[in-house]
Amino acid sequence: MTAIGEEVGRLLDVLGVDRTIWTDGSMPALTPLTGEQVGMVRVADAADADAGLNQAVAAFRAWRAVPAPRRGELVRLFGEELRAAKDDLAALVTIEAGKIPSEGAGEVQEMIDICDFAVGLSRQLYGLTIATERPGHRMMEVWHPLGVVGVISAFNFPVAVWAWNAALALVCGNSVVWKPSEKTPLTALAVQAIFARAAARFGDAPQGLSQLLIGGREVGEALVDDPRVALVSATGSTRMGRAVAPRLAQRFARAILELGGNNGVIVAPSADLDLALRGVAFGAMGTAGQRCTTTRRLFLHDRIYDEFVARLKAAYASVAVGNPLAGEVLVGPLIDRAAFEAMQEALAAARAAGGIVHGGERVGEGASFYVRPALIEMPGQVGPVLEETFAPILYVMRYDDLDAAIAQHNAVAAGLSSAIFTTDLREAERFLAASDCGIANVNLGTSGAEIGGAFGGEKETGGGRESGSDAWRQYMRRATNTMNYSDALPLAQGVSFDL
Ligand code: UN1
Repeated sequence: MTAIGEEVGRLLDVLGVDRTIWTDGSMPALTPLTGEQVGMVRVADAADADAGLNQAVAAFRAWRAVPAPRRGELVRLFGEELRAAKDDLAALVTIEAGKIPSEGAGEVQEMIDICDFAVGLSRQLYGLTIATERPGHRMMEVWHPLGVVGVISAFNFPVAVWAWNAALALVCGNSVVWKPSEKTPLTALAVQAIFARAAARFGDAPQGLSQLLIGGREVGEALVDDPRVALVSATGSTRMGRAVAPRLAQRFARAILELGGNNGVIVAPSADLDLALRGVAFGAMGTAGQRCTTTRRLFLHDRIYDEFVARLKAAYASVAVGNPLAGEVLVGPLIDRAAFEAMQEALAAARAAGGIVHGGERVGEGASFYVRPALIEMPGQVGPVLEETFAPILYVMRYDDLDAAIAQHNAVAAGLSSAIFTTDLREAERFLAASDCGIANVNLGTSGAEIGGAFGGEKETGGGRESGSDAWRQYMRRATNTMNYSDALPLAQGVSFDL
């Protein structure tokens, strides 16, 4: 056993994961830090999925009858357990997803934050009371639990995105079945163990309220196609969403889709360039460019282009890349070889399209894939700039007219996150009014959204919204109830039907 393998074992023991689940299986668990195998995880087969869904349906039937504030108590306890486990779970996120420690900790903090939000929400699942046109009547909306919620999550936020869904789904009275990325099964197992502790403290949570189905595509398809699953919340590529959406629509299931992003930043001539530099650097290089909110396109006004590119180049040349367990770094590894190859293809395509590439080289060798982030000066928005490559590549372009820059900004398929750096109020408001993304910011970057807002994007990003604001409504069904407390039966729209 290597040092990192031993550390994984120690963390999983501390977090309370049964060794047989992650040592005796058939699916290797890898760490991108070194590329080595750190576990052999059991996968769910069709019979496991079937039994799990039956249990999830039974759990839902029991859970829906529990008052929402009491359901919130379970999520409150889960938040407490997460606080206690924060350091260990964050360390496991670093090992399994390759995040630097502060981002690993941030990811677990995001879980804690959504738990807090959901606890408050458990007393605020409000419906409207609506004026009726009929005397002696009352009309109201009541929100009911939905059923079994399927969550399909991606490697890059291996635990937080599940928590966004699960914390809301649970206070709303649903059961949750989770298919994590095949690249990150260990953090998912750890989260289930943490949840089990909260459920034990809670006392009478139904069996199977929160379940894990580890496996590949077939497990995801089982959730997507099964009529027992009322809602599927899926995070991943636009390609995945294109496969999933019609299948859900076919059976009229609900979908929350969180797909690709191709996020742009505009830096205007009036911008505070120190701020812009930090915002762009974190947005583009943070998480090694593997967030769906990563900044991928940068539009620089002619007047600041040379200065800003020079400063960016210096930042790109000096940023520390490497194994986050081996020293202070800001950029960890890509998730795997396929990610590295996709990045190299994008760099070649950018060169072919006339781009000037700074950085992008591989650092080190072997089974892990570290790269220097790439800054590419592009003659225009062509070729790979139009696509999302899940790697630290920032395409830089010039503009002289803000409206033209905003038009370019919007001229891509995805519509997740966007930002402008400016101190000109008119420019800021023009941008906010025109950006076609689900997230639009002024004087901060595209990534690192907090949980209080609704998170998600338009166009090929899929249109879903998760976490804060009123995203909870998607995890419930609305009934319009009209109550007649008079002794007459007036018909709406003045219709008469006298027997
Ligand atoms: C994702 O990359 O899938 O806004 C989610 C952010 C994070 C979530 C990203 N809070 O960057």
